[in-house]
Amino acid sequence: MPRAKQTMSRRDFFRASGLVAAGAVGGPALLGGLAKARAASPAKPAWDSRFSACDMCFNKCGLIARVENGVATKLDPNPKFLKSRGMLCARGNAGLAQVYDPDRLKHPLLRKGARGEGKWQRIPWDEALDMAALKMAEVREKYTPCGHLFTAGSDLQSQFVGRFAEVYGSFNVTSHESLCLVSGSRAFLDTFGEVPFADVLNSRYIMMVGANRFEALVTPDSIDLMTAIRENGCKLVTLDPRYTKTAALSHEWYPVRPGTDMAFMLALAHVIINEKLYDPQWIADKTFGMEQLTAHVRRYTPGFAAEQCGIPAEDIARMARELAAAAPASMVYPGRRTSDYEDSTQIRRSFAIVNGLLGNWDKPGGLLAARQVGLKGVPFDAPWYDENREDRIDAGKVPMMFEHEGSFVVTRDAVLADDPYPIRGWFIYKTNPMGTAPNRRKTMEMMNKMDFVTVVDIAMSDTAWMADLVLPSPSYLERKDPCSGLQGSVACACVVKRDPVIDPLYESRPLFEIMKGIADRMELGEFFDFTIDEYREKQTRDIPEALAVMDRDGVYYNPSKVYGIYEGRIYKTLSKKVELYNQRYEQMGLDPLPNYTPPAPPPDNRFRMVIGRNAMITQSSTANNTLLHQFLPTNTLWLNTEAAGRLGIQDGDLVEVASPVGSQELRAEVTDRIRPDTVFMLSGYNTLSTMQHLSHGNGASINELLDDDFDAITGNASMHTTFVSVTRKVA
Ligand SMILES: Nc1nc2c(c(=O)[nH]1)N[C@H]1C(S)=C(S)[C@@H](COP(=O)(O)OP(=O)(O)OC[C@H]3O[C@@H](n4cnc5c(=O)[nH]c(N)nc54)[C@H](O)[C@@H]3O)O[C@H]1N2
Ligand SMILES: Nc1nc2c(c(=O)[nH]1)N[C@H]1C(S)=C(S)[C@@H](COP(=O)(O)OP(=O)(O)OC[C@H]3O[C@@H](n4cnc5c(=O)[nH]c(N)nc54)[C@H](O)[C@@H]3O)O[C@H]1N2
Ligand code: SF4
Ligand SMILES: [Mo]
Repeated sequence: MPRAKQTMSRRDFFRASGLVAAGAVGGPALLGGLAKARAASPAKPAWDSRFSACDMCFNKCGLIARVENGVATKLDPNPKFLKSRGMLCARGNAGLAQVYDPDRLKHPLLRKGARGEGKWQRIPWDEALDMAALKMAEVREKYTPCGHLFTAGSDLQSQFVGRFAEVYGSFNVTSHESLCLVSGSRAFLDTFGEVPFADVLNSRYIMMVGANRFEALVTPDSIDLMTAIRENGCKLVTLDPRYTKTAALSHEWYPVRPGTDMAFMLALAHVIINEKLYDPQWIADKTFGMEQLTAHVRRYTPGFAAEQCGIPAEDIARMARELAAAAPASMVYPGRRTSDYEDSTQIRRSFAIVNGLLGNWDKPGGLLAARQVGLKGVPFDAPWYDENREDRIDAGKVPMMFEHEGSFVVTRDAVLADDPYPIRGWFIYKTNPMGTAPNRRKTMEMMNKMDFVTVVDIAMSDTAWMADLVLPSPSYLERKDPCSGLQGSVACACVVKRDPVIDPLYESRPLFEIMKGIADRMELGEFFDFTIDEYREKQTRDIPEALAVMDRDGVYYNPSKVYGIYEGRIYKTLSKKVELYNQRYEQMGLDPLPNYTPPAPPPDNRFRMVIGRNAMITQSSTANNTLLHQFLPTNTLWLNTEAAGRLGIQDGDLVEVASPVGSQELRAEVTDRIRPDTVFMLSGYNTLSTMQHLSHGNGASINELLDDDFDAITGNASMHTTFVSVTRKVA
């Protein structure tokens, strides 16, 4: 069925996208407007073209919106936006179905019934802002400024949540990042002194481990990877317990035993060192700890790794030689999401160490340093509160969190235990922890612990569903955002901004105005006494031409050197070199070199559950998108054919999946595309919120099932540590 929909007629598009419905519910008179616009002048286009940047995921691909009579009718890629190589993916194209989703939040809503009961009262904005300010003041009065938590997802305006928290006086700010990539960032930062970009386009050999670039789209890597393997003769090897699209397009795929990648990496290092396949000059001049690493990897032979990860020893040795032969234009791809295991930082350190041995830093086809685009921060002096806590609530609970992100799961446990102090207020912007943090019930308990929760979203997400006050946001096509610098390999470090393409729908208000409104009411107005235009001017004070260039092209590039920027420069590590052996870890009592611990095998009749992406959805936020929903109407449990046979389960059977923290029902998808000991399902389904009618009661919530272990070094959630049972339900 999904196939047939891929060639959608324009008429189907409108029907599917809910645009028709948008007209019907009192939104813009879309169809009439379209007809009039077209009848007006057949000769010249009856539409305006306006630049924006996609917001259907964090990549922010440059786009050109077609606007007819005040209605956005089509989104096209901006060919000048090099970072996405002039591409807009399926989700980017389906953005209109989000903007004109009839289920969108339309006005401020105040909870009436019990939390999560779904009873709401529409209130005017003034009342909503008065209430938010009053409740925040009450929490601060009773529990000190740190008694309030602020959480913001990925967005150009999220910085205003951080700014507000700071002037309000709370250190407790979390983001989606500790559910995503902080352990990987930590590992590369602690090896190279900064988090690299991968020069996929020019690479000759890419080892893709625990990443899925042809479905989990990251620009420009996803597009460049295709060019690299199809046109540039690059070899791609993938290790993934699932046969993903990336696996399908790889030269070699290994269904690695989950949690054993470190053994594989240390064996690669073993072969490279043993056979002296590295550049001795690079090792001597630029790296620290080769001696210790040499001793360390002696025991990690390919034979040892083969027993652990299930990849034949001779293949491991061959791949090490191939990687080294292609060096420095070869890499272990750093990956992105690293919310996997309790030793995720150390696992990714082993990735970074192999890259260190390949000597690929700052070289074509290797790992590149971030380039400055010239955008500046907008500093301010926050007030000081004597009556306050000393630190974040999660401080000291893991040794190396990122100061500005903290750890969501560690914070949540601390809030539940009032350890070391109570938090009773929560402000949440554009992130949906009820749908994306593991162990949904715990997030619900955390909500229940709060005196007052305010959520700013575009939709009635499950997080909004559990809130006290819900404030509607304009979509990315309706708002004016600050500038943002985007990095990415090879000639694409750039700056983007967003200007409204259409007028704000309904009563939505941008976060900036909400923060300003609350700040005014709390006598903090001076910290928000500027306009977005003034803010942009400050951001671009070193590149004054940027704003005009963005008006002309939709994007601004500040050309700078791509390779060799570390020539004559020192690395930002303790030894000022690439740290194969990490000195700071040693000082802190952490393993300075990654020590492999075999993952626990699934207990009898249980499976390891892993998470992952699909090109048609973005985490929890596209599950109500009518266009995308046609490709993936529901989620299924990927279950290996042999395992299913053992359990008497057939393709399409309803099954119950139970974990230590929850249980869900959904249909089984019996397949050879996953290992027999592993199961998988997509996220974003079975919302509690009835105001997302496509996802409510549809499929299963994986976040209800996932246990909430975390990485021991950063507090990044580890989402591949849950074992589940699968039982056939009699339908
Ligand atoms: N279409 C789309 N694109 C996206 C996103 C999206 O939601 N949709 N999200 C964006 C975001 S926020 C991120 S962080 C990135 C994520 O990008 P990636 O990190 O590349 O993608 P994931 O699908 O999360 O995951 C990794 C893969 O690891 C596999 N895996 C599980 N356990 C193991 C293991 O032990 N070893 C190995 N080798 N593999 C394992 C999973 O099966 C999965 O295929 O994608 C970004 N791009
Ligand atoms: N099971 C499972 N859990 C995961 C992942 C997974 O793959 N599977 N991935 C993890 C990763 S890598 C990440 S990055 C996190 C991401 O987790 P989140 O940050 O929660 O990301 P989304 O699920 O995209 O949710 C974004 C929220 O923003 C809202 N939104 C969208 N557009 C707008 C807007 O313009 N304005 C406002 N105010 N709100 C808007 C959406 O309605 C949605 O509620 O999830 C993590 N958790
Ligand atoms: S990758 Fe797709 S969804 Fe993400 S910003 Fe680009 S076009 Fe939008
Ligand atoms: Mo992510």
